Amino acid sequence: MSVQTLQVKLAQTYPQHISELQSRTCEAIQRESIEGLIIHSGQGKRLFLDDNHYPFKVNPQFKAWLPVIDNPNCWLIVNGVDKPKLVFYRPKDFWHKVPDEPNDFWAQQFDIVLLTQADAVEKHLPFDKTKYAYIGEYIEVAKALGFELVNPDRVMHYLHYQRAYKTDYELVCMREANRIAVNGHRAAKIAFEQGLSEFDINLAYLRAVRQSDNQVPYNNIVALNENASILHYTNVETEVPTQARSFLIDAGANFNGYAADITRTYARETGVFADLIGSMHKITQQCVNELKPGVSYVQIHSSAYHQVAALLCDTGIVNLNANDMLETGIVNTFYPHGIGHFLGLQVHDVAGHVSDDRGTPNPAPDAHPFLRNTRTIEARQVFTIEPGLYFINSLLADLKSSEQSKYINWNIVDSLRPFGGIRIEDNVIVHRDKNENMTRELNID
Ligand SMILES: [Mn+2]
Repeated sequence: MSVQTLQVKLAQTYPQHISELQSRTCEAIQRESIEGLIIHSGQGKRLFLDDNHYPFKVNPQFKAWLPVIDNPNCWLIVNGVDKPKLVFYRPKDFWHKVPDEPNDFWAQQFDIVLLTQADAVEKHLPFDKTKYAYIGEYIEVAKALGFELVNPDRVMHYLHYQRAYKTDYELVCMREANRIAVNGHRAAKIAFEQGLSEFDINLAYLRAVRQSDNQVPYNNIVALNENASILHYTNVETEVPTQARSFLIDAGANFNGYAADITRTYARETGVFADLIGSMHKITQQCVNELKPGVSYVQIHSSAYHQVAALLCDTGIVNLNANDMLETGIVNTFYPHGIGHFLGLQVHDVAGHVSDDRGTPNPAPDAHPFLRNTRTIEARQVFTIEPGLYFINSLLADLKSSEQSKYINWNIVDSLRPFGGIRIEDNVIVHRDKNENMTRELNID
């Protein structure tokens, strides 16, 4: 899609996005019996005993409305009926880059006032704060301004629950985030084949997505060899290993505040590990096919769990058939995380563990405590599907000292430890009549 086409699509779909947020706001404030929401973009956060700031991360409830993700001290005043008011921070400042006055596709949806001093926002806010809820991170700021209601549960539960249903505008953004991230994955694969270090592969990725470490939606996982067995490995070794056998990269991209979250694993040479990667691609795609409105996401996890068990049996890693293996819990050693999560404004998007818009808890089942989503799958939801298979020394040590050790072919396991592990993660939109695998539609293996 050309830049122009993208701009046209964003401009076309955005008004409906705003009207959807307006109606969600109406319902949320009615439930709380208030007149509106005051949504704070956030503020700069200083390092302890220092005059430098942490990278700014915007309030997700703010970027839900508009693609302004880098400007602290902004405020939205919304009541679901009147045109939303945006207090846009634009200081006189020769130390920092001052944002341009808004004139992008989104700007005409707001009544915009410019704020030159962060602490002068009061005059732009409604007089009677008791009828409004502050939505944001800075509770002391809210109290100082006179708000009594801060992130009230009823409002938050409702907004979080509804965020699972993406508008057309959001889907345009998420496809674009995937397109950008896939460019990065292509570059990273080439960098691995060239024999670069984790550090340099990460740079190749960032160069291709045109985003800095602070702009991508989460810390990239760029892992060679054994490091691929560390689920959230965020170190990047600068040295090239003597032999680069395997490469796992879990890296995303950001577009207008929406995240992509893609993982690929590669092997240097053909062999058992490379075959396992091929099998894990099939499991990912099979799970994607099973996503369907009306099905519980827990069922998708169970399916992945069964398929990994079958793979452990077929490859002779575990000398038990898949059904018997499930009784023993052995699969947890090799696949110790959930099948995926909601994706959107946050990489692990909210409201995966509730059963309704009042926030009734629906926790992960005891057998699968790390599963991040237990909701019934519905159209317009966006999920990751990311089964994994790892050789994690600490978990393998536990298994070895257990009664189940006798079922394990330790020779194969030991030969696979140097490769770390495998995860294959796609990003999928569930439509009423079909699934859209945003990642694979970009022709990445
Ligand atoms: Mn993920």
